[in-house]
Amino acid sequence: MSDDELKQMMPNVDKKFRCGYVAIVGRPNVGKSTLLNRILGQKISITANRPQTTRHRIIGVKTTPTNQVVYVDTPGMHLGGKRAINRYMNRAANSSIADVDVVIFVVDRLRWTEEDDNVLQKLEQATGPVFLVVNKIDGITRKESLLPHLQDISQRRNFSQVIPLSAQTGEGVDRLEQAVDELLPESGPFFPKDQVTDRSERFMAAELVREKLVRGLAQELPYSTTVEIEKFTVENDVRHIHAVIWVERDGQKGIIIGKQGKQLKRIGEQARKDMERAFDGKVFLQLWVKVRQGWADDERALRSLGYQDD
Ligand SMILES: Nc1nc2c(ncn2[C@@H]2O[C@H](COP(=O)(O)OP(=O)(O)OP(=O)(O)O)[C@@H](O)[C@H]2O)c(=O)[nH]1
Ligand SMILES: [Mg+2]
Repeated sequence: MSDDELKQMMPNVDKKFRCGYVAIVGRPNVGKSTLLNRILGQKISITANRPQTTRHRIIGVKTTPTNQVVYVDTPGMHLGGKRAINRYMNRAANSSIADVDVVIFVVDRLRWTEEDDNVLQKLEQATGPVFLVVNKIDGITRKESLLPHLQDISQRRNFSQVIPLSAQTGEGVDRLEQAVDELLPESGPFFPKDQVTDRSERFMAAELVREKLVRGLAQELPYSTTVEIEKFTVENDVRHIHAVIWVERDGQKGIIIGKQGKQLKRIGEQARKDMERAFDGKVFLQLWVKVRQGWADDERALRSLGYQDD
């Protein structure tokens, strides 16, 4: 029997398993975390219609019979923020660009900004291929209207792929995954096939509380908050979680708690429901609001609150 006949009988015979790292980068609020969740088919990374929602690097692992892709969601690279937390976030994003097999640079189809230019500049450090993903194409009725814009932005660098898609509806995401697959090196898997993230339930619990704060609080307040899990125990399949919401100033505490504690109660209920979905079990959640003066601009406070470079 010839090699070709053999291949036809066993199409996978010469396809070895492939595995690699893919960083998802871009300025804040372009839809990086939404894209990660869409690819994985579950909520790993929190999202909100606000810049600077993601603060940490978060890994999402997708394993199929033929490959494993380790996606790295990153904080939005931003300009202007001068505090220690801004430096931490930008560091986490910048350091994700080198030593990955593919970089996905996400932009918003509607707007190219100075912060996109800043990301482009950081991409000089990329050692592997860079894909340009133009997100949020849902809602365009005339797809041709996108073309001039795509042509314009794809000239800004030598991208190995330019892929318009919608992280929200999933349109075009298959094409992205296909293009990623083609660039993965042959390798055995880095993670067990049923592992989806490198983050603990403790971390996810804190993030889900923070998501409700980011979505629910007005103006600058979300940027003054962080969440620390003080207790996380499991008794008879029920998770008991105590979380502290840290704020920077006394006056912020009352605003978060709200009239007769209503706002804090609502935040707690929303977060608990999401946790029960994520952990697939019952959760008792208790929240406290405490003040730690200027924690967001204090390197030591940041480290003790979980903002550590890895
Ligand atoms: N219409 C539309 N909205 C989207 C799409 N993808 C994301 N969004 C919305 O854009 C907003 C920001 O999404 P995120 O995924 O949090 O953005 P991000 O890039 O991770 O933001 P940072 O973590 O702050 O850097 C949210 O309100 C999303 O629902 C999309 O394909 N279409
Ligand atoms: Mg994000």
